[in-house]
Amino acid sequence: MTAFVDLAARLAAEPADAALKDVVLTIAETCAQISRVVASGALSGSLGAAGSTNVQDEEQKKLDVITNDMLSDALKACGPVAGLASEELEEVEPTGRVGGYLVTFDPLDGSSNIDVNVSVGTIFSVLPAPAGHAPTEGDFLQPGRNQVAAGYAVYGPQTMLVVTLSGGVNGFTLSADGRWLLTHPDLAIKPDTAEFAINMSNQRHWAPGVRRYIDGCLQGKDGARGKNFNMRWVASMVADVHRIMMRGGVFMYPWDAREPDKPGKLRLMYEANPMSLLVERAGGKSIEGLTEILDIKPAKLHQRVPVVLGSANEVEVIRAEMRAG
Ligand code: P6P
Repeated sequence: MTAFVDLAARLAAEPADAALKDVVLTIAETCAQISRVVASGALSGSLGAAGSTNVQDEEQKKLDVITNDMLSDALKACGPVAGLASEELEEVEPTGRVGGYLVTFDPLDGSSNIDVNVSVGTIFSVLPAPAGHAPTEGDFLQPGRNQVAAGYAVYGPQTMLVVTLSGGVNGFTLSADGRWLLTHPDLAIKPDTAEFAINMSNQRHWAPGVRRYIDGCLQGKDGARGKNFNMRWVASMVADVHRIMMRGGVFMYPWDAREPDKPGKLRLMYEANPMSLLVERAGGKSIEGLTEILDIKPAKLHQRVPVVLGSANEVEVIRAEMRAG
């Protein structure tokens, strides 16, 4: 029987601040608890609509609210956390403490899948908090390169946690007795791929460069790409990104003409930025179109951004098509 290193032991080997490790361990423990709540589904009466809408004007599922409360409560009780922000909360929430860290999160990404038993997940990002004063919304608006940790939990056939602090990206599997065990050390995304993830139903609304790229994939070996492509779309960013972490690929949620004033569907602070840090640290790339997502200076807490991420060489093919206009 293989002996696995657990999360606490793996973090102990990281040259990161002990307080930051406490924050990550708190989030990980809460994700383990969320996994059990999600897995109970209808048995705990936690499926279905909450009867409310969030700041995104999206109908909330009961589990959106339950998981948001679990993470908010855990972070408010975690000493090094000065403030938190959630997809489900309109405003940032200072904890009353100063210094340490700020945490942004999407407590249950892909929750439209929850009632049909398809993988969902939790995404989190950790930023340095300002010294000397309680954090305001402006203190959260830091470029993604400022993140000191980021990760996600994916609640699927296995529950896994994928996280990066100061160095590489490591994957942990939740054991039956509730421990995160290191099963996927030093994750690296293959630079080339023949697999793309995009919601094809939006095809007629895409910009020309995206349409040219996808058309090239669909022409397969009969076209300029000279190889056949496969397509996946889980409609849970966490599940699609996890697949890319495991076997390569590209994930795209580009701007489209359905709502021209909206840059994209995904949110910068607690979806695109943490996923972009993980992908870049694993050797992949993550762009909003022509430039790297991690370099964006946020203007608003819930701002949206177009996302193209994954296998580095394939992202460059997409970037060239988008640059061609
Ligand atoms: P669509 C889930 O709601 C989410 O924010 C991401 O997890 C996912 O990739 C995307 O939206 C799915 O969007 O338009 O395909 O339903």
